[in-house]
Amino acid sequence: MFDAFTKVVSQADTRGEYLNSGQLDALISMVKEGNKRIDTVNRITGNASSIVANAARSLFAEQPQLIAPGGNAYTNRRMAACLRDMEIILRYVTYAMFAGDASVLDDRCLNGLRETYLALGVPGASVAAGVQKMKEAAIGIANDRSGITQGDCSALMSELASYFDRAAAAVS
Ligand code: PEB
Repeated sequence: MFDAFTKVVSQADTRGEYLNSGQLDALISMVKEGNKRIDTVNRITGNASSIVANAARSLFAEQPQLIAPGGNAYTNRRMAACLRDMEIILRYVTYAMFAGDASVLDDRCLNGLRETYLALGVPGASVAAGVQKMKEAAIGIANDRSGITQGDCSALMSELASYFDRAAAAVS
């Protein structure tokens, strides 16, 4: 598991080189922009249950076969497993966002997930659709500019989007 700093150190060490100025500049700007990153993580974390619940509701409205008899979220046990999976994925996205690096998401959540869903008969494309809905909601909440100091969050928001896209791509 890496964060943005240890990733750069590891890459430099593999080449036996000092950190170069481009790498240092990127990390300096990450530190300077750090409060926005923490705010993003805090907002998503604080709204996690509504992000999950709303995304799931919207997914089941669009794909009602999932909750019909025989569907992959039919019965409370499967519904609970589904909501739990969405919550797990969102949690790892917040870790990746905090670390500024996708490796925690890749190694501890997405690695082998496609195969798990295949084995369980859970439709990966539907999980991916649920993840995309969480993405829209999370960005809406993290990028809400009302009542705060205005700044540029576009890079952070596209980074955030990339972690959700990564999760969706890993299962679909
Ligand atoms: C991944 N999900 C399920 C299982 C596992 C995961 C390992 C099997 C064990 C169990 O049931 O608990 N676990 C999960 C995860 C990590 C992990 C992400 C990462 C660290 O450890 N059903 C739907 C939707 C979708 C869904 C499309 C969006 O209709 C999910 C939610 N996951 C779902 C369901 C099951 C499951 C298990 C329904 C239960 C399948 C079954 O037992 O039939």
